[in-house]
Amino acid sequence: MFASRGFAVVVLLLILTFVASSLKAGNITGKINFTGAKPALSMIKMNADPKCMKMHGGKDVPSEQAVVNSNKTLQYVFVYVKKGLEGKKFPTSNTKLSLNQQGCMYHPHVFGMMTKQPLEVVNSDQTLHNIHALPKNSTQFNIAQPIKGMKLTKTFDKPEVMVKVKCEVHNWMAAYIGVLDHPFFAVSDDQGKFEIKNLPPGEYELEAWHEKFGTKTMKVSVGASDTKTADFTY
Ligand SMILES: [Cu+2]
Repeated sequence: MFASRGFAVVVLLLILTFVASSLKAGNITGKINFTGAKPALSMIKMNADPKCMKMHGGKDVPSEQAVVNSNKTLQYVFVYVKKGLEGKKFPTSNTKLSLNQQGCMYHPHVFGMMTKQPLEVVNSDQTLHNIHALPKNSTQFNIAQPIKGMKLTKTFDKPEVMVKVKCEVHNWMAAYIGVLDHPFFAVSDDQGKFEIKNLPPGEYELEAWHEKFGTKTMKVSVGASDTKTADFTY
């Protein structure tokens, strides 16, 4: 009886602490500008697997390695808090993320997740895919999914920016995963925008990562209920 009452008090305190801390949180929004010459669009030829080609009506498929949006911004830039959260602990999200093999491409191409958060890898194609994840800090996996509808769930134990994933059957297939022990990350969209929400007040270093154009860092100071802008330029 006393034990359960004590437990209830602890839970209540935890909830109050959570509510209080979430009231004191800031957001960072930004845009990834691209000032260089727009690279020629590289096209993927899927000749190696006629089933993949057929899924695209026999046409070549635009690569997602360097996507410059029409408003001169970059898509698929992973932005995250690199420094400033040392010593803080954040609960792992239980939300299952999905990495879909569809049309012989990975969807999404770039994304973030937390350490130990479940990732479901799905084969939506009527062809063989063999996913090979290549983390340096966590355990690799290398698994064939020959049948449409096959699923498997994996996690990464340790933070790593970025974990590359490739397909051992289709050499054009690649995805990149930013694995972090906190939830403060985002990927720029088809307008080059990103948003990192509910950051505790503090001094941070952000890093932007792009698979072709490399990394950029920026210092940002976030106060309680601030919304700060952090635009990067490549
Ligand atoms: Cu494949």
